[in-house]
Amino acid sequence: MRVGLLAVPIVDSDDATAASMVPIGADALRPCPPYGVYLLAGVLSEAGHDVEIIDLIADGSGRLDPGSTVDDLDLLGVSASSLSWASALVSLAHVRKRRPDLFVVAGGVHASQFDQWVMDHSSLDAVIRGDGEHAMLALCAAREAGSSLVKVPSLTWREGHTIRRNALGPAIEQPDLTRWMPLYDQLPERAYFGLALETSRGCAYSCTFCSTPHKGRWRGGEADAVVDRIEALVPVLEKTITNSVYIVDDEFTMNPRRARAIAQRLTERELPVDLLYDSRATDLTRPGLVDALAPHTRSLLVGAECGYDEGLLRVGKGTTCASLRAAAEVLHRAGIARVADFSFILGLPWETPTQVKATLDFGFSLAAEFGVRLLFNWYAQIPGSELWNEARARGKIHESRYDRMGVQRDPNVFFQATRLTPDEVTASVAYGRELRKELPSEVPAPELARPVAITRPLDLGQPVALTTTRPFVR
Ligand code: B12
Ligand code: SF4
Repeated sequence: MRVGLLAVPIVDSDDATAASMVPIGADALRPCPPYGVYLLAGVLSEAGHDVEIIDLIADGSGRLDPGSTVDDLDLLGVSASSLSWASALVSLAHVRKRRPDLFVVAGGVHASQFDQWVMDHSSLDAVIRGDGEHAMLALCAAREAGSSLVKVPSLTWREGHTIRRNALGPAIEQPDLTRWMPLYDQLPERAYFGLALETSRGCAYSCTFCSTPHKGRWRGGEADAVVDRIEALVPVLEKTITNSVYIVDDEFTMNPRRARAIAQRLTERELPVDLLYDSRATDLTRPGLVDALAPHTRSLLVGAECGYDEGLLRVGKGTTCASLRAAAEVLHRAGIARVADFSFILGLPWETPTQVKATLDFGFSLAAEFGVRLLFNWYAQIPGSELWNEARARGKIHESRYDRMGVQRDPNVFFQATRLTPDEVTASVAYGRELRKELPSEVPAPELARPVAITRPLDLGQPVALTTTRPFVR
């Protein structure tokens, strides 16, 4: 059957008109393709389906209308995160104008968490919750055969006016992780900085701020099979801007022995590939890991989060200021501190200006001593995390907010999540900028700015484009 898979960018505009929407955040930069979509395309294509990838992130225009690409489809799958959910609803409205009859299923982190809500408030026919590989194959097979959807795992769907929730299918296991290749045949030329590749799924930790959907359960592809996959991507690299592969794992080095083995195989095979990956500080201090990875590292992100031990304990990552320091030192010794982004969060729900100051002081001390790059991000509450769930339980946020655009610029969303006042935020940034002046010139410039909810706040008096939170009526 002919299946379309749609990826949408997060867009925003100052006047909230559809005509002036532009991609924002990571979708403005386009570090790598939306892996879930390209992977599912590979899965379906291998099963004999004719797949059309409709990647609206790739052209960087902010366009949300898939146009005639949906005309000859038998089924459309839509993928979105919480922040791109409002865009997905706009795209869906465009699709419905051309194809009111088309079976549309949504998947990805947002629809998986709020399946009931999104079914009640959109014209979707179904949602697949969690891992999509087996469920999407089963859905396509059932639709092709014209059989009932009762047996499709993980499916939330409409039967007449009732919404049914089939039981969750089994999660993807280790061998599945290296079974299907993403379908990069349809990847547009030079649309992304690098390719995306998953080598493991999930995370053994469960940090309170983090919205990853696979907490407490980590599976990693076997090292040789992973390197075979990286090697298979080499001919496709010329389609990218930087010849690099973005490892989309939550934490690439979660199993340091496996990560070291992958790095050693890359060296043995002399593969012309640079990697970008996320890493936990404690893992980086394991013997030999950073030295093995250094020749293959284009950049890495260390989720440092806080600069004081009590905060790190509340975050729950199993790190301390001492382990963050040790990681920075190891990276410095291996000569890759300059490409190591130490990412800190400011304004976590419990934080006062004193704790924000502690994080700034600590971060700048690491940069001064070891030359790591600093990224300071203001805490943004995003669905899926323990902190988001707590805030929702207290009535501070609700999934309906993600049906409308401008979440990041919304002062209500920002200031419901932090106890800092606008003046305290501004003073903290001013303090950090003073510290920045004292850094030696060879240290990469730290990223520290006021949040967009203060510098370019959403004007709540304006209508927000094209979405509705009214229940959908067929
Ligand atoms: C790599 C990555 C990125 C990359 C690539 C993004 C991408 N679109 O692939 C970049 C750096 C660009 C990125 C950007 C952002 N990201 Co990001 N990212 C990830 C990360 C680490 C891995 C995603 C991934 O590729 N996983 C592997 C694939 C196979 O899994 P998957 O995409 O979930 O797809 C599976 C299922 O969800 C399902 N599925 C997915 N789509 C569909 C569609 C259909 C029809 C079906 C049936 C099934 C289905 O099937 C797939 C196979 O099982 C996740 C963490 C995580 N583990 O999910 C965070 C994560 C998804 N990102 C997050 C965030 C917040 C962002 C940004 C907002 C950051 C920013 N400030 O700009 C942007 C948003 C971009 C966007 N358009 O949504 C949050 C999202 C939370 C939420 N509730 O939405 C996560 C969970 C991180 C976290 N720890 O909190 N991200
Ligand atoms: S922040 Fe990193 S270590 Fe913590 S739960 Fe998320 S992916 Fe795992």
